[in-house]
Amino acid sequence: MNIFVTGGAGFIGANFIFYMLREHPDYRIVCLDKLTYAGNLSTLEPVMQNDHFRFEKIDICDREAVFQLFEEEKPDVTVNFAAESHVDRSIEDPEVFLRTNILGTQVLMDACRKYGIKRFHQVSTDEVYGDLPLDRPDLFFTEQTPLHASSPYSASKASADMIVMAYHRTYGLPVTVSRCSNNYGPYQFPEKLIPLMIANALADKPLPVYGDGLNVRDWLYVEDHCRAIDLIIHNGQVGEVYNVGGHNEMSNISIVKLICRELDKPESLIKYVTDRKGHDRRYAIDPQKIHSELGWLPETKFEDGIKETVRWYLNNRQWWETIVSGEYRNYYEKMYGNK
Ligand code: NAD
Ligand code: TDX
Repeated sequence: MNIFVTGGAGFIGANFIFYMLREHPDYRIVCLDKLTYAGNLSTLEPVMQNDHFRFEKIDICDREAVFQLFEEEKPDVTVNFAAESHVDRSIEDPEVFLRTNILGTQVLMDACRKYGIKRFHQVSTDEVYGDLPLDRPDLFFTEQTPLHASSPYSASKASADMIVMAYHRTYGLPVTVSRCSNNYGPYQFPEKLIPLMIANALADKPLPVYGDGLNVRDWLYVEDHCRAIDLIIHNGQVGEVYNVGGHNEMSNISIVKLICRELDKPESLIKYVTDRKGHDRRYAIDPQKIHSELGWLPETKFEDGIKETVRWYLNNRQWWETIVSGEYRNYYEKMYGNK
């Protein structure tokens, strides 16, 4: 089996590559990644010499380059992780989100149509459903929940999902879509909540909590997400959407306080700052379908996963310190300087 993994130099894609090479050592994995600010080739260092792995620096919007690689490799499966993924950046500058997340997905599917594919899997997000109110803990996102995206990021992902389903209905492309909740774990770029708070706490810098800190996210350890995708590409039904989440809802402020405790840092570092524009209040996934159809359940408890994650950031300082001391510093100043 030859699997194309787009966006594999990013957080979840890289974890997926490690997972697949470990679980399916006979598979060939080809990673296509543009290496944007969020892509880090050093993450893939441990597999670069693996005979079953190939890396190509390619923009998924570059039709010619994508088609050429499909021509050469004739993949059986394509798993599309490549995306602009940070909500705050999409609020500052939506254009690249529309280009990569929508048009890039279309280019990949056109290549799949031309060269034939057993499965095109779109890695999507629970954010396409919009948000849920805090005072209705009985409500969850199911696969039937209407799309109701809030940010340019989530709207671009929702658009891509609709185009993926349209390619299935119109051209018979064998697609699946997964919509996962917030991931955490090793190699997450330090602009996202958990690694940002770990990095700032270790430097005794303020911990910027948006609004009242009571927004809720449903956290899932990245490896559980990888296993869900592995199950879907092998056993999931073509034309279906699968929600992936762990029933692990937590408010942002409780996560930040937990990180303070894990690192033995004072809560006085916490600083409430201006809220994110259009900030979604609560995400919560109903994972019943993937559980009953594919037997998937999350395996990592949050208490264990967060400890493991904090330990990883402590043991891999060079990985993220290189990022926070580089070009990312300008972004941080721009986004948080006046908050
Ligand atoms: P990330 O930002 O860490 O990584 C994205 C990767 O895509 C980077 O390596 C980047 O270089 C690459 N990329 C960006 N534009 C590209 C282009 N035009 N061509 C080729 N490569 C390009 O993102 P992530 O957190 O690993 O998310 C991966 C996918 O999972 C995304 O599609 C995201 O929407 C989805 N998702 C993420 C989460 C989460 O909590 N992080 C949850 C649900 C779904
Ligand atoms: O400095 C911060 N302070 C803060 O309070 C940051 C960066 C975030 N937050 C809040 C905003 C959110 O309520 O923490 C929560 C999590 O924020 P992010 O880490 O930016 O994630 P989120 O916006 O929930 O989106 C993530 O999950 C779904 C991923 O970035 C998306 O790619 C994925 O689709």
